[in-house]
Amino acid sequence: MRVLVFGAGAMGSFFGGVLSRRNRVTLVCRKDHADAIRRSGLRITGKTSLVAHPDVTTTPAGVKRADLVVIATKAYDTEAAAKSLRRFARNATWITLQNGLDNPDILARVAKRVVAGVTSHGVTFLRPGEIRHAGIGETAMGPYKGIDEDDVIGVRDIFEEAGVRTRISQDIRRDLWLKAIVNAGINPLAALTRLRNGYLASIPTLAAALTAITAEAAAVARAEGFDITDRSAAELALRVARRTRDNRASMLQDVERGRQTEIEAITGAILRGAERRGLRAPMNNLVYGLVRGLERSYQVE
Ligand code: KPL
Repeated sequence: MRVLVFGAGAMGSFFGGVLSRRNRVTLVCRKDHADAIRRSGLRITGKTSLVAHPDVTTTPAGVKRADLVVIATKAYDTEAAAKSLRRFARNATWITLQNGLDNPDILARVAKRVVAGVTSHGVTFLRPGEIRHAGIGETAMGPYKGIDEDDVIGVRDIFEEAGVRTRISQDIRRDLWLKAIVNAGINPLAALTRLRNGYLASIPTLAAALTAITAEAAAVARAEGFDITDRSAAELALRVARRTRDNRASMLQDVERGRQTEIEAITGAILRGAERRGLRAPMNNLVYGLVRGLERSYQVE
């Protein structure tokens, strides 16, 4: 299999690294990361220990062929990613494992075959060329466009052979909502407190905030037609926080590096759903505003 991973930050490098055990993988990533990987390989430490040697490039322009394209950019870059990957729209299967609710639809406007996926592995970008697999999570995928069950089983097998436990989702849209709810709980609280995920479950006031945020988000999901109780949403978020206890959530990593966060694709999407359905979501509204403020704080002097 020729696998192209587009936007290889922490998560994309993790999947690209493990997939390169059995496949010919090309990572499209930032120059400093590409240079470091070319020099000494991609080092994965923590729950997975591996030095991988995928091909690396900063642009997909020179990549001749891809059978599977893994879109791993931040959610706010999905639109641009789809445009620059147009060349692979007919012949390759595209899969998204990104945070946020809208990525599969954005990709489906361009690609012929799309698999939608979710993952709750915790991965930290340590430095160019090095990432830490900080927490083992679940990965699930399901057909989204132009794909039947057998094709998805084929993609699942590629991930399984690379050592990533992966389940076929019976309802990928519901799983996307569940993951967005988990992210809406964990990511802003981690970014605002600068704590690793585990503390969000072990400090009672933060666990209570997590529970309240996920309950609001679950109410929106129910209004959109997905059977997700407040309790199952909170329990899942707490479970993911515990299982990835040593990870710094991706939104915290973004804030620490002074980068734009995925607040719009996660909490923003939930707030837009609440507005559509005439629901109030004050806790989500609050953390949305605070994370927006944090982003502003490193843009202004
Ligand atoms: O998806 C994640 C993220 O950090 O974006 C979780 C599952 C919360 C792991 O940290």
